[in-house]
Amino acid sequence: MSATPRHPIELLPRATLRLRMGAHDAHYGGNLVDGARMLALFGDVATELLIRCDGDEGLFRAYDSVEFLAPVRAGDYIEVVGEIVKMGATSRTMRFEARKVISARGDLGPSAADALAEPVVVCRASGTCVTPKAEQRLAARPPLIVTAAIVGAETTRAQNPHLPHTAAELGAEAARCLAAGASIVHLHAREDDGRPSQSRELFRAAIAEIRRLAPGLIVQTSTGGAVGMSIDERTQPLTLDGDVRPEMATLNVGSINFGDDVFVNAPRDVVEVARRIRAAGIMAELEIYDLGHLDIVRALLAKGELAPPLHLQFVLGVRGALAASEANLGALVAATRDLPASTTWAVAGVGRHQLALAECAARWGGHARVGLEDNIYLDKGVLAEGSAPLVARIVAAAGAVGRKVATPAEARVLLGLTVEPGA
Ligand code: KMH
Ligand code: ZN
Repeated sequence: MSATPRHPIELLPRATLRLRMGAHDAHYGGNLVDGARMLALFGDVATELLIRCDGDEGLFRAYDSVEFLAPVRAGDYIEVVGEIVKMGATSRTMRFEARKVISARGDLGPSAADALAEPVVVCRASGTCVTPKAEQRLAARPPLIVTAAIVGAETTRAQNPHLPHTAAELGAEAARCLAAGASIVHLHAREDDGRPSQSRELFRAAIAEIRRLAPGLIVQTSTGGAVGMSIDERTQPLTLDGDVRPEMATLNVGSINFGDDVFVNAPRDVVEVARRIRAAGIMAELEIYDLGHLDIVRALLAKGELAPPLHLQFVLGVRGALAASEANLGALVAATRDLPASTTWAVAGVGRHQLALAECAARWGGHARVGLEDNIYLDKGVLAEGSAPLVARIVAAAGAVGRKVATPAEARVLLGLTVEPGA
């Protein structure tokens, strides 16, 4: 594992080129540009991806598919995007798309052109590049930290009968998730009848069971609780000490509409919760539900209410906040550019996009949260039999894109968590 992680933005294996096809690019009648020109652009995008990934230009080995879908003419503007979709020890499988964004309109006049409302895909391809081991100069992507959000405050047993409630059930489910590859459990508590509670005693009992049945697993307690709870109620788990002290706790940095409710995190309360987390010697995980929440993080950093290393959790798909899409995740990661280089990020997709976004994080060098708190299905219409099968699914998907999964000990190093309780 690398001791000096790369800045999160550098882990995004995507690249974009945009350029105008000139008269010199026209090769055939009617000012038509030849298809080989698109392949040359894909080659340049592939080279940028390899430089970002490995610090080396690498070599293009083979295309496995190329489709020419629409004509390109001199005067057109072409945007080319590429992404690494799979990583082997030396091979990097890539997907490319060339889109026309401006179309020359020679039919209307020699200099007429249209900016297209919708880009037209002109060429699509996928292929494999290689960077020999000896030329790979950059640190390998870090192992994937999988957080299991095993219960939450909103999911009910009526929705999924496998939801754990009691300390014994939470401990057993945490153990299954650890065995499946999780290194963090994100914890809420429930009364025996399933009502959400932030009771210190319920958390004490649950954490004691987790430490007994899933030794080493990082316990992250929620300070979000359920909508409508007071700050004092929400922060009770932070006062646990000794063998049941949590190592991490969430810090919700901003208010959002939350389904039909409002999840209130007033500025002065956010500062108060941040102070309580710090005073307890616990590491905060910053819950980011919207792009503007990163500005709140910047302000808290500037005021000294937060200090690096920061760990961000992008929670996407809450009805009322930022939707669960790859584009939104990309925008959030790109917006971390000015945060400290030690910053790490994870994504928690709410609802049916959970696994797709987790896979995206695996490809992009981030980390992922899965579990019944945010999503009750393993596949469309198939209930997950607890959170462990969801953990197993993302662990397998991560393996397919060349990401190992972090053990709890490795996760502690990656996050900058120094002391394991009881160690
Ligand atoms: N239950 C949500 C209102 C957290 O754990 O910090 C808040 C939540 C976030 O689950
Ligand atoms: Zn939660």
